[in-house]
Amino acid sequence: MEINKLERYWLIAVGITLGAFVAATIVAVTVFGIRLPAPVERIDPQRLDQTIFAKPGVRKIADNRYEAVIVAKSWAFDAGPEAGNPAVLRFPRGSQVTFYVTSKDVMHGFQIEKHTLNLELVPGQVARASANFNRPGTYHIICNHYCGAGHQVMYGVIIVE
Ligand SMILES: [Cu+2]
Repeated sequence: MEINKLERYWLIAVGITLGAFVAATIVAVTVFGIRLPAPVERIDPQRLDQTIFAKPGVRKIADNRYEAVIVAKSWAFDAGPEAGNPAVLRFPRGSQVTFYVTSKDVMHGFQIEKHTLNLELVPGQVARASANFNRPGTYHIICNHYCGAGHQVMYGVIIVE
């Protein structure tokens, strides 16, 4: 079968592009350790008071290991009364933090600035992901999913000391 010269070039270009995408995915998984967050469990967003989200907050579970339970709602990240509003979470340098996050109302985003952690918060689903904070600094938690009139004021702060 004869393939037109231009058509062959396009096939090669598409093949190279696809190969680059596959290579980028493999590098992301193996070199940078990027994982797609999977839903941990399903819960009733109307009954968060009967789940771990009844008392949002940060708990120390071991040396340099923390658990942060956070409820996203229009338009704040609720990490408990100690964290305040907007929530400010403080961790010592070198901490590994496992986030458990869900949404109480509509879809929200949970992206940590300068990190690879980026969760989509769907009401009724628990999102879990861990992040290491090795460099001191201030990292904003950003809602990157348009969620209504107060979307632009929906944020939190992580301070690594
Ligand atoms: Cu939002």
